[in-house]
Amino acid sequence: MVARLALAEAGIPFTPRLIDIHLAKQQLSDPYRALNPHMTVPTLRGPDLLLTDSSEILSFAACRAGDAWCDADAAQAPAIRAAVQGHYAISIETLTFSKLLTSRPLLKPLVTRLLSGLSRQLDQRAAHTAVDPEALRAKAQQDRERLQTFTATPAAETLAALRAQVQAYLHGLPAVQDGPWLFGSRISSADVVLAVLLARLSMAGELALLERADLQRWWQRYQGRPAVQAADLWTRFQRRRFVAALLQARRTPIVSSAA
Ligand SMILES: N[C@@H](CCC(=O)N[C@@H](CS)C(=O)NCC(=O)O)C(=O)O
Repeated sequence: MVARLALAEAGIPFTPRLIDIHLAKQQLSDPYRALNPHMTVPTLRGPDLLLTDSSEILSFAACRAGDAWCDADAAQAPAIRAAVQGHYAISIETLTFSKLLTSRPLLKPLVTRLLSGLSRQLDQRAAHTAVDPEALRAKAQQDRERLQTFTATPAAETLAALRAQVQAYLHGLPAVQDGPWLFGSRISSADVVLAVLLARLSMAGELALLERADLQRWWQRYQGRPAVQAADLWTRFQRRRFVAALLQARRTPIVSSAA
C-alpha cells in the first residue's frame, strides 16, 4: 500500500501485477527472485529502473514529485525522514498476527508447522541451486526469527509491546497545525506512511491507538484525497477481493526480464 499510495500521490502511472505471497508464495519463485532477491513485495520495474523495497519506491516518488511534496524543503526533510524511519521500525504484521494468535491460540501449532516447514524448504532449495543460495538461506533465517517472535513470547505480550510502540510513534509525530498535512500545506513521505499505518490499524481493529485529535482530523481529511481512491487503500479486510486477487495472481506469469 505504501508503494501504491506513493506512486498515486506523485502521479506516476504504473501497471499493477499481483503476486500471491500467501498461498502460492510466488515471491519465492525463481522468476520473482531474479527481480527481487529479498523475495518481498512490492517491486517497481521500469525500463531503467528496478526498486525492490517500498521505502525505495517512496523516495523515488518523493523525488519525482519535486516541489509538489514538502520533502523538497531542506528545512523539513530531517523531520520527515525521522517520521518515515519510525514507521518502518514498526512491524504491523507482528501486531496483526499477534492479535490473531491472542484471540485464536489454537492456530499456534499450525503457524509453527508452516513457518518451520517453509524455512526447511528454503534451506533445501539453497543446497541445490547455484542461483543466489545465500538469499534463500537469509529468507529461511527470517522465517525462523518470525517463528521465534510468535513462540518464544506469549502473543498477548507481543501485542501489548507493539501497541505501545505504535502509540509512542503516533504521540511523537509533529502537531498538525500549519496546514492540512503533517508538515504544512504540501503532503510528504510522512503523510504517505502514516496513511498506510492507519489503514492497517483500521484493518486490524486497532484504530483506537490513534488518540490525538489533530491526527484523527488529519486522517479524516487524508481519506478524502483522490490518491487514496486511486491507490485502493484497504481499511478493512475484503475477503472476496482477496480471494479474487489470489486467483488473478496465479493466472499471470511472472516475467523476470525487463518488459
Ligand atoms: N521492507 C520491505 C518489506 C516488504 C514486506 O515485508 N512485504 C511483505 C508483504 S507486506 C512480503 O512480501 N511478505 C512476503 C514474505 O516475506 O515472504 C518493504 O517495505 O518493501
